[in-house]
Amino acid sequence: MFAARLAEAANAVSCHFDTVYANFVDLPVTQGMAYATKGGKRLRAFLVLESARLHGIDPDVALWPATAIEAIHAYSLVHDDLPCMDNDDLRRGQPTVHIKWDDATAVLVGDALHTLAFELVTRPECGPAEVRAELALTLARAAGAQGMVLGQAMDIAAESANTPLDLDEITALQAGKTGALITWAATAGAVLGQADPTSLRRYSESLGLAFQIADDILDVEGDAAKAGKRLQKDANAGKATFVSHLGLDGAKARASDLVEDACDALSSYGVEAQTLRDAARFVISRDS
Ligand code: GRG
Repeated sequence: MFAARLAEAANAVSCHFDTVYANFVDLPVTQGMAYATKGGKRLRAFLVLESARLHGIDPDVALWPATAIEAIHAYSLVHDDLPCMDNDDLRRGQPTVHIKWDDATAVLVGDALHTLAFELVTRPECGPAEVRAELALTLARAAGAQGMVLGQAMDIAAESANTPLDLDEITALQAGKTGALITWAATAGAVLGQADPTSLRRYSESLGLAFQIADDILDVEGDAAKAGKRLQKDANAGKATFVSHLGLDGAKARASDLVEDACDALSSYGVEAQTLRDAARFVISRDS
């Protein structure tokens, strides 16, 4: 069920990106946007669609915020891959945007995907004005200096200070860098349904952390061909990670505990939330 729903979400979002791009002028920046939003697991879109389903939201409505969060995520990857940030030449098994085009195009692709996301969540198709305003407000907080950008800035600061972070600091950094968008995605259904997001927030905070621990484990023992990106970057850079603090077995145990916490948080949704529970288990068993 989970694999089918994830594939369905991925397909729906890819088609929706095609529709959104249909009237764009053909330029390197718009080609780069389409390139950067191809592929990937679409986990964040899936979380929007599933949380929306739990709240009885029409999937055609939820597709707008689902596409928006993938646009923000893609922007963050394009900018993160730039030479001035993580300097990566491979993403999703393909040359990164600045390698395929150039740095200036990659900056613009990220900028345009960032703003596109806010266009998508404020479109009339997303529902009443107060819902659209809440989606935009929470997305701005999740993506910006209180969320993802904060996490990224903490990461860069730690690297230049050359002092390894302790476990609490890594947890805080990752809650911003990776967790904030995951939480936004998993609570979007409650926002769309104007319902209480508390359970979904609890679920997503554990899920986000488990996701990041799984990423650190993949960096150490994953297969670069399957992951579609360079691995062992953190270890080679001497960076503190969940694995460097907890060891491989400790990190795996912590990730499984978090997945159990995530599943428990969904108890009020009963069997309807089974696909989200399966998603949490997938997050720590993935190979890409
Ligand atoms: C540039 C402001 C700014 C932020 C960048 C997201 C991020 C912050 C950096 C990416 C670096 C990284 C590898 C983070 C680890 C977790 C992560 C976000 C992995 C990629 O997400 P997946 O696995 O990717 O969901 P796909 O390709 O499946 O969409």
